[in-house]
Amino acid sequence: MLTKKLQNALNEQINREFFAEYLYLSMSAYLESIEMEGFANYFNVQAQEEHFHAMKMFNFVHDKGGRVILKSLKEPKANYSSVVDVIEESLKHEKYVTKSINELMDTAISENDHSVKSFLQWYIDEQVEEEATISKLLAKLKLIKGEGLGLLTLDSQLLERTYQPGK
Ligand code: OFO
Repeated sequence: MLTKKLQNALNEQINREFFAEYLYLSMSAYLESIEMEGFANYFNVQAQEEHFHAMKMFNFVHDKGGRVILKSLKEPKANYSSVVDVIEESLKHEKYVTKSINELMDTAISENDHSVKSFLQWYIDEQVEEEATISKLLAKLKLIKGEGLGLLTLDSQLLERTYQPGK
């Protein structure tokens, strides 16, 4: 069984993962609107990953005999000033999620729940990868100054990204 405190904290995190899905879909929609199909695809795949993160936690809470309570999702930002702006915002969001996962791990430690600690380790590792991927993308974008032929080339490369189940 989960303690009430841990169950609430996991439910909050489920909401954050679903919000991340929603936010990345909103970024994808903006990118489609400025004809950046590859970047739009990148965030579409990212949204699918966030859906998986939310559902993995949703199922875990049930496996632990807990109760999932879904909360409302805030409205994601719809408009951005450029591709660079989107990538910067997504990196900022990933850093926020990393912080919240770390706090959730702190709660699992203070509640002395070893199964939750073990479960959360996957998310801790995943966040390292997500921050690294988006940071590299931002670095490349800055190299090409976020425009011109470099931007179009990067956009067509990102069109190849596909969702890998279990990520
Ligand atoms: Fe769920 O990993 Fe990004 O936010």
